[in-house]
Amino acid sequence: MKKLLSILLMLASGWTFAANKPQLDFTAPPFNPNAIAIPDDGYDGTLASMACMNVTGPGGAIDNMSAVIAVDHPWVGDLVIKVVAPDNTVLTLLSRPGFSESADDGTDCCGDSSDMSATAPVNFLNAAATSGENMGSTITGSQVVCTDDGICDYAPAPGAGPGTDFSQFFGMESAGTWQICVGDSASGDAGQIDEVVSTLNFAVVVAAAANFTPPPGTAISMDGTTGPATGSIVVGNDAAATADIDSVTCILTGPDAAQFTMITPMPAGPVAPGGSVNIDFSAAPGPGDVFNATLECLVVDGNNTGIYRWPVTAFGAAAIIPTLGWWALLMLIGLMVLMAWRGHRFVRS
Ligand SMILES: [Ca+2]
Ligand SMILES: [Ca+2]
Ligand SMILES: [Ca+2]
Repeated sequence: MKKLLSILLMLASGWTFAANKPQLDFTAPPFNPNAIAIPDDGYDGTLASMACMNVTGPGGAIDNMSAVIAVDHPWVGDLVIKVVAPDNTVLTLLSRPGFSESADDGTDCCGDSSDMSATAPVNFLNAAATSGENMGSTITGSQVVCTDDGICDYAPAPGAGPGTDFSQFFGMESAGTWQICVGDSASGDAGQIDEVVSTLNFAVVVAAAANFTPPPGTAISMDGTTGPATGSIVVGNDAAATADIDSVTCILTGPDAAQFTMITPMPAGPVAPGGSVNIDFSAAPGPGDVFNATLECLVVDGNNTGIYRWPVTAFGAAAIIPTLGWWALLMLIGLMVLMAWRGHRFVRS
């Protein structure tokens, strides 16, 4: 079809041709300040030959995923669309629909001649009824995918490109920089990708995630000046978590550990999402006592099982220790008592 169109155009205008497509970009997309140009006929199978934009993953294990792609292009059969994960694994969403490419290298031509418009973004999702390879197959070369055929959802169709479908990313950590890349495999029709509209949608699983008050490492001071000293931390589970913190097990270690008593029964937990558990402990320092220990908690959850520590100090009232002045006063009193006694003896004798 494209070949026929090319020949007709050549006969009509005398334009020069390479391969099977006219060299003139006669349907240049409208100017879009949010768009990046897709190098016309630049695609050679590499990511470097594509127009790529970044999408930041939200964090959490991927449970499901889809893509929204907004492209202005007058010949969808030129296009290759890929999603690149932070670990550089690639899913090919679309590979030159309507053209049976023998290799993922951008050679030969031509696929479906339908247009794409950034004002009619298409969605890629595993559950879509229509394969991406059939994009534009029911409309003419001057009609627009999604707008004119009403088909806006497509299943990934890697063709000769790498990948299978979005399930290849399920279970992968979503955090990091993802890329959406679009390549153009044939000369004569150029396009651009709208960076604002195009995006990846992530459904993520957030396992249990502990938070602490005060944060680990914060010194905990226990005032025992008027009675037993008590200390406390709070271990919480993030509200967005999808699993319980399994257990929290705390001990007091260090040279004065024997002076402290754990009040909260161990192990504590489980802690449901959005919930928390207080870890309470006590000591009974006497006047002048300063007890030092380390609170050490083993937290077991789906995200960050680990040991967390807080330095702890329990102090009692000030010690009753006579100062030099007190000693001098005591000696003076003693001397006076002695002199009085001797004076008494003198009077008696
Ligand atoms: Ca194809
Ligand atoms: Ca077209
Ligand atoms: Ca092209």
